[in-house]
Amino acid sequence: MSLQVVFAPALGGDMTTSERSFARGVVSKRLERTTVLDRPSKSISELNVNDLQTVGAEKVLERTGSRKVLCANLDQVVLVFASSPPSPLLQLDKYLVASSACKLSQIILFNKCDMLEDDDANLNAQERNQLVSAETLKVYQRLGYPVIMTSTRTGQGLEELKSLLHNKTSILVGQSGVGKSSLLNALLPQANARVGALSEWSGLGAHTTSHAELHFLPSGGNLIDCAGFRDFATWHLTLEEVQQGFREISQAALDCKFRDCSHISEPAEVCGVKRALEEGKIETSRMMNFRYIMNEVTA
Ligand SMILES: Nc1nc2c(ncn2[C@@H]2O[C@H](COP(=O)(O)OP(=O)(O)O)[C@@H](O)[C@H]2O)c(=O)[nH]1
Ligand SMILES: [Mg+2]
Ligand SMILES: [Zn+2]
Repeated sequence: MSLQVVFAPALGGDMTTSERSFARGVVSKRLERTTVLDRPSKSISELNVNDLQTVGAEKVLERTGSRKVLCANLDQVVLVFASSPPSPLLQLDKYLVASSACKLSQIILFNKCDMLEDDDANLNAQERNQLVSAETLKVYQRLGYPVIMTSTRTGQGLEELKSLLHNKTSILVGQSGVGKSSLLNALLPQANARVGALSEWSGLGAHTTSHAELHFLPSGGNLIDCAGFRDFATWHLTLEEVQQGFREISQAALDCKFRDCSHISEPAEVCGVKRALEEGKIETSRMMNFRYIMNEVTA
């Protein structure tokens, strides 16, 4: 017999086998986790960045051990964004890299679609290109990510969300105030998750959800609301993991002449990524964010 037990601190549940099918059983074995959503137990700001040598050693240590497991046996992450509070595309790209390194598939969700027009009017051209919006998300749709537009006010997109969550274990990830608890309540009214008043998140960074909760979906599947996972770390990843997180860049890198091509100092004649960028096959914002995250990893 196999059942799911939640061992602290890995939410999502560890699958175990028990000796007998009694209501009270004995855990005899913890089965291998299919996926693990983890992050370094320290943040980069806690490392002594004055001493690069130390950081190098610390990074190796962090990669090999000292990881904090947040959730086990997840299938997918739902990356939640909204026009308010706004998010830079860099945050989305970091989420995509970090979740792909954990072998999770991703759904990109843009909530509060009922207030799109109001918010868009307040942006200048530069902000429009650098923030997650209905417009900029088209790039991600073209890359093959499922992108859904929702509103917990009008119900837009909720059926589509339900079908994507069906029979999967998913986690809602996104900064405070984008509507994660509202989405959970819209799917599962009995969850009764606390929804923050606007004043609770704007400016002060207060959190209304301070812990993670796992909910069973009536149609099959589990949904986790986890406020503590807003800060996806990427600095501890390997260069390969970062590159794999940018699917079009890793595709283009197949045409680089050298396997360890940095796509920075190499000329376009030998760098497939540079050629793809010139040909418009890689968006400028994606390339900028790729370089930014790579820089963090190699610093
Ligand atoms: N206009 C609009 N407001 C929303 C929507 N979803 C959530 N909100 C509001 O956004 C604020 C934050 O919502 P909450 O669910 O607590 O966000 P969380 O911090 O991500 O869990 C609350 O005031 C909600 O009423 C939506 O679809 N449209
Ligand atoms: Mg919440
Ligand atoms: Zn290259």
